[in-house]
Amino acid sequence: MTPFQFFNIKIKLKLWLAAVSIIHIYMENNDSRDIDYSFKLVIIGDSTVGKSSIRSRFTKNEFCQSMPSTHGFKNDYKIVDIDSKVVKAEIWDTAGQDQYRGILPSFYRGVKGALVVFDITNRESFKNLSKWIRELKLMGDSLLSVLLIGNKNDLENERKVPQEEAKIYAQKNQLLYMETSALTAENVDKAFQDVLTDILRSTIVMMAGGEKPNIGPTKKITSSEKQKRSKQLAMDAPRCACACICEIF
Ligand SMILES: Nc1nc2c(ncn2[C@@H]2O[C@H](COP(=O)(O)OP(=O)(O)OP(=O)(O)O)[C@@H](O)[C@H]2O)c(=O)[nH]1
Ligand SMILES: [Mg+2]
Repeated sequence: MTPFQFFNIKIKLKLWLAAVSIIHIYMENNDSRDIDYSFKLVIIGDSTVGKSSIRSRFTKNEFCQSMPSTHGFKNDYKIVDIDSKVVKAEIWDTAGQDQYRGILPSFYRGVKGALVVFDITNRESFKNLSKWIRELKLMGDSLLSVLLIGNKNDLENERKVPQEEAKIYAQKNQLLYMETSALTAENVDKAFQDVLTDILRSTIVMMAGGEKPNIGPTKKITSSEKQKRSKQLAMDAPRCACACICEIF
């Protein structure tokens, strides 16, 4: 084989691979099936715990070592099959930094489920969970499916939050607990699948006129509790100029 023929085959192979990737991306982004249900999910937690990484692992099966910090919020979606229904998961991922807290109303509007994330190698992010759960109760719908996530479990050697402690915290707050790694993809699909299944089943029960069962990752928040907490939120949520701009657009 001449060098010319060899390079020719290499170029053809590259072109073929590029074409296959383009078709794959096109098919993934153009799922034209009829959607039975569409649910909004939020991912919340401190900055750098891996919220955006979890989102992009789930929606695009990608991981970026140097993921830029989120400004305001980002949304994405993925269509999945659950209980023979076609479900569109709209995933909203916000910045963990305090300066963006002014976007809260639009971020939480119509939310049906949440992943509350901390980093198992960062104790501070675990300590701050109560702040995120409080915010979720204040701003979210009265019935939410919530899952507590300890992310970065590929970094076992650097663990600062024992699994048992996280499980006890979850139990106290009536949440299910799961550990994930956006890097290795461990449990990422399962986390979304569990929350979406809980939302779907509850929605079907409620549409049939039943009460939403307060089980699984479901968290029930009564309206009097919400009103009480709304007053508190009005007092402690700082608004900043850039956050307001995000809300306008
Ligand atoms: N080893 C490891 N690194 C991770 C994992 N998830 C995220 N990271 C890294 O942690 C850093 C922060 O991840 P992000 O996804 O940007 O975190 P975030 O919570 O969205 O941060 P903000 O947008 O600032 O709120 C990035 O460098 C990621 O590559 C994981 O599961 N394992
Ligand atoms: Mg982010």
